[in-house]
Amino acid sequence: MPGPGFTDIRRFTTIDSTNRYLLEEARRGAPDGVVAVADHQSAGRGRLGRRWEAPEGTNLLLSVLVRTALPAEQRHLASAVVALAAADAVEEVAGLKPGIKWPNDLVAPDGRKLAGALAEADLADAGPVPIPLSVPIVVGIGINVNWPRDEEDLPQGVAGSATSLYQQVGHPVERSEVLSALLRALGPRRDDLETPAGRTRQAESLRSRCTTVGTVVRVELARSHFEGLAVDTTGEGHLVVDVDGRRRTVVAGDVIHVRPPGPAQA
Ligand code: BT5
Repeated sequence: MPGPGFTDIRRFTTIDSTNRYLLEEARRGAPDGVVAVADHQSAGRGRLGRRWEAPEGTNLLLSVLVRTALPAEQRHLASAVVALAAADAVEEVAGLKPGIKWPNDLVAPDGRKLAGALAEADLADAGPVPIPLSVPIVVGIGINVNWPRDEEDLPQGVAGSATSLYQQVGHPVERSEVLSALLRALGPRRDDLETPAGRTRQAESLRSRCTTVGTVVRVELARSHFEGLAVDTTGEGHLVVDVDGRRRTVVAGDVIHVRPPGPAQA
């Protein structure tokens, strides 16, 4: 079933988190395709309790509700299509070709982080059946449009690893243009989640944008870590890492960090 398009756009001057808001709306029965956009988040969420920073009115902060019957092992594709649509939008509006650092970061050609996506599935809402008919997934993305402007803007821990469209292209970029382009690009990508052929197409798209493949990575999981050469992404969007000649598939939801090898950092 194709999505309805993204016409129900709820705008907030300030909110704690657009992801939190849409998860709650999903619990109240909000339909597929609702979008929440905020000028400012007081408690923007990163993955695993981390924070997402953006001063008021600078960046694009949005979440999309996707109701889909994706098999559990393919749910990562729901966040992948949002990251891919964001990459399309950045390319269209700013003329910059970002890569995707697996699982969900948009990175500039210099490797610094331009955007991060966070998918949260409300499985409690999915009912008691083992393979739910339709699971609400909220995919949030924060795109650094006009912040940071320079390194002094960045809090400790983010300095050196984050960038913005402003920094990359050397002038301010209109957030509303990035939003419109993203939602336009997302329509067909989101519809692709509904068919096996479409999912294959999106997984291929992720593979071709993924700048992690071909690099040596340190994969940090909850209780272990290992290093190896990222060699591929799977049809489900997971990362395949060659560890001393043995291939390990890394599932997006299990990962704490994928980073270049070296000592663990905070
Ligand atoms: C992410 O987490 O990259 C997912 C970020 C998702 C944010 C969106 S905004 C709209 C929606 N509503 C929400 O509440 N969240 C979503 P993660 O991979 O865990 O990265 C978080 C880490 O990136 C932090 O611990 C910082 O080190 C760093 N960071 C924080 N803000 C950043 C920024 N603006 N740009 C680059 N890095 C940042």
